[in-house]
Amino acid sequence: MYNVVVVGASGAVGREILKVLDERQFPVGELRLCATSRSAGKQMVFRGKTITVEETTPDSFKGMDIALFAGGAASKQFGPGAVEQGCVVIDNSSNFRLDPAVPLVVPEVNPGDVRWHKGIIANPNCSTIIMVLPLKAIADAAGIKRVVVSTYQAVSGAGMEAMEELTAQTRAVLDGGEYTPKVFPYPIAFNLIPHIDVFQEMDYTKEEWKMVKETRKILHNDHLPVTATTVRVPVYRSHSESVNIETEEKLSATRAREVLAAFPGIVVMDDPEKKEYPMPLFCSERDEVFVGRIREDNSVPRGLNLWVVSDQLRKGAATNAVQIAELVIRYGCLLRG
Ligand code: 11C
Repeated sequence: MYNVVVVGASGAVGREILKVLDERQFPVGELRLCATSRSAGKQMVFRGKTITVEETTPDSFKGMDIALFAGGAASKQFGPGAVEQGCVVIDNSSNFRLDPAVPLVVPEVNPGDVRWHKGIIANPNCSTIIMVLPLKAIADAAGIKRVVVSTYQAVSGAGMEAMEELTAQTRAVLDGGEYTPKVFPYPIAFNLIPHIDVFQEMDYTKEEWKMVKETRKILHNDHLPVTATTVRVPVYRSHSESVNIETEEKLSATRAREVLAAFPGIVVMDDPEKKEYPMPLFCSERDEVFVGRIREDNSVPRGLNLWVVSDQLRKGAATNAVQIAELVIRYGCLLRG
């Protein structure tokens, strides 16, 4: 059994981590739940036991084997200290993802990178995780020359307050009332916002750069041409992505369907005659990445179009993090004996 601390336990990702630990029968010994002082004192239930959320302090990691950080700034403040106390940190924030000394892992894609961790292992951005499973399947079969992706991202990617904002704003619009946006820069109800996270170089957003840089690191392909446009949509849960891939070798749509279906963690849902394709409403609360609308792109010599949907709170965050913890145990690379 392993002692586990979840930091950010009461947020959207933290809650999902608890569910996933339970569902996957993770061998949890002691479980400590931590968060900011604002959430300290809340009570949460795990495997029938009520646990009070504590404020995160450097002492929160004493005697713990694995720390799962749900996101935000906490891992910067407490992560290195946790490692010094012998605790492996699995971090869902962007704080360490591009650090060359920190592995960035999607277990179906680059599990071996877990082995060289020095205490911190980064969990990629949700939109990146969802895309790299099908990319790896296609890369293994035919090589990849270029990727163009547009995302349709659910509001839960921005946390629970964002979900509440969509609900309250939708009600207000339908009732003819007013609602001033707090989380998003513009109304999200009955709208799309082509702006996720802050604007950075070349007028791309940080979310778009994450998809470029994290994908290269996970696929071990530093120069892979990737370009992204990331868009917030009024959907509660599950991100969707339109992914255009130029391959090195010709891959027919039929063969692409086969290699995608054979890849771990992917479910192909692709039967146009039966109107079968993945949609966020029907892919939520699931751990798989769903791929449909698989078509050859004849505008280039060797191209494919995919439509990819996955629950970003599960595979895009909590499930991926718990899978990494499982690998740490399987590979015997905990910090304490
Ligand atoms: C969103 N992808 O949907 C973001 C949330 O780097 O882990 C995840 C931010 C991150 O808003």
